[in-house]
Amino acid sequence: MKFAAVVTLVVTLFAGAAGAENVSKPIPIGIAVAQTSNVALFGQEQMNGAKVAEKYFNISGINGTPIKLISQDTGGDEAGAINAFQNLVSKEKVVGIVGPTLSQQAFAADPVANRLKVPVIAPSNTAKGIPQIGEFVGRVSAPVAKVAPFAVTQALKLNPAIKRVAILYAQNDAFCSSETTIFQQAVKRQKLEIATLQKFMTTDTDFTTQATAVLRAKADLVIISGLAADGGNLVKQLRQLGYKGTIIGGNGFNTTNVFPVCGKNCEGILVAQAYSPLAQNPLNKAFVDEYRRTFIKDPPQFAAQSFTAIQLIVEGLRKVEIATKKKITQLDLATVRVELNKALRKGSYMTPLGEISLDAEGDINQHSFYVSKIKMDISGKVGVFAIVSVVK
Ligand code: 1QQ
Repeated sequence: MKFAAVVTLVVTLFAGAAGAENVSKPIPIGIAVAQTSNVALFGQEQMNGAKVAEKYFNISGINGTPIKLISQDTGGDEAGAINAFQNLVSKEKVVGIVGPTLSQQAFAADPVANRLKVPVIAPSNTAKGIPQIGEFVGRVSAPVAKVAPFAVTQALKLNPAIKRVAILYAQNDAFCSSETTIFQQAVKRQKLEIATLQKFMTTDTDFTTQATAVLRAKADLVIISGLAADGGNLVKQLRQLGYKGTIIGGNGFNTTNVFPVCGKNCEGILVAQAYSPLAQNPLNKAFVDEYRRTFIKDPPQFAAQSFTAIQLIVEGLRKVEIATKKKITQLDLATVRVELNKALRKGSYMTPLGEISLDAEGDINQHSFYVSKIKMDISGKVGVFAIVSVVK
C-alpha cells in the first residue's frame, strides 16, 4: 500500500471510530451560563433552575437512564462563552447545551455549536435574530418584540397622563439595542413623545449625564434597557437626582438580584415578565415547591426558563428513544445530537412557563405573560415582583 493510501485508511478508521462514539452514561447535558462577573446576577438564578430540573427529571430519567448537568462558566463576555461551548462540545461530549446568558454572548458562541451540529437551547436570549443564528439554535426565552410592549401598555393604564418619555439603553449590548428598538416603536405607537434618548455602557457606574438629561427633558416615563448592575445603578442615581415619574425596566431587571443594587429606589419599577411562580399548572407547582425547598424563595423568571430548557432536552431525548427504539446510550453522539434537535421542534410542552412549543426556526411560542411592579420592604433590601397584570 502506498503511503498516501495508508494515511487515508488510518484517517478514515479514526474518523469512523470517533463518529461511532456512544453517548456516555449518565447522559451529559451542558449548561454554559455566567457564574462570575456582573452577568452572574442572572447566571446564578439560571444555575439554580437547572439544578432543580436535574433533580426533578432524574426521578425517572430518560426511561431510567439518568442525566447529568455539566456546567461551564462563561463569565460575562463573548470569549468566555465561546470557550465554554467548545469545551462542552468537544471535551465533555454533551448531547446539547443550555446557554449562554446574554444575547451578546449567543451571537458569538452559538455559531460554534451550530457548526458542530450540537443543539443549543437559549434560556435567556431575547434579542431579535437568535433562532436565525442557525438550525441548531432554539430558545425558550420569549423575544423582546413580544414581551417589552406589555410594560408600556401597563404604564399608560396606571398613569394615562404620561406624555414625555426618556429612553435609555446600553449601546454595547446586543439585547439592550434590540430591546430599546422595540420600546421606541411601542412608545411611538402610543403617540407619546420621545423627549430624550440616552446611551450608556453596561460597564458604566456613573450615570449623572444621563440622569441630568432625563430631568432636563421633563420626562414623566423613563424606559431603561440595561443589565442588572448598570440598570440598577442608573435607577438609583435617577431617583437620587430627583426624578419622580414612572420607570420601566426591561428584561435586565427581571432578577431579584437587582434589589440590592437600587435598594429602596427599586420601588415601583415596572417589568414585563415571561414567568410567574403563581402560574397554575402541575409542573409549575412541582418546580416552585422544589425551588422553595432548596433556595427558601420563589423562583424568578431566569430560573424558570433554565428549568424549562432542561425539560425540553429531557423530553426531546425521550422522543429520540421512541423514534429510534434504542436507548440514548446505545446511539452514537452525532446521531443523538441531530435527532434531538429535530425532536425539540416537534409537539408542545407543558412547562412552568405554561404550554409552549418551538417553531421550525426554533423560536418559542408562548401564551402567558405578566407585568409586575417591584415592591421593596421597609428595610429597602428585600423586595418582590408584585403582579399588576396578566396578559394572555
Ligand atoms: C439577553 C437578555 C438578558 C437580560 C438576559 C440576562 O434578555 O441578553 O437577551
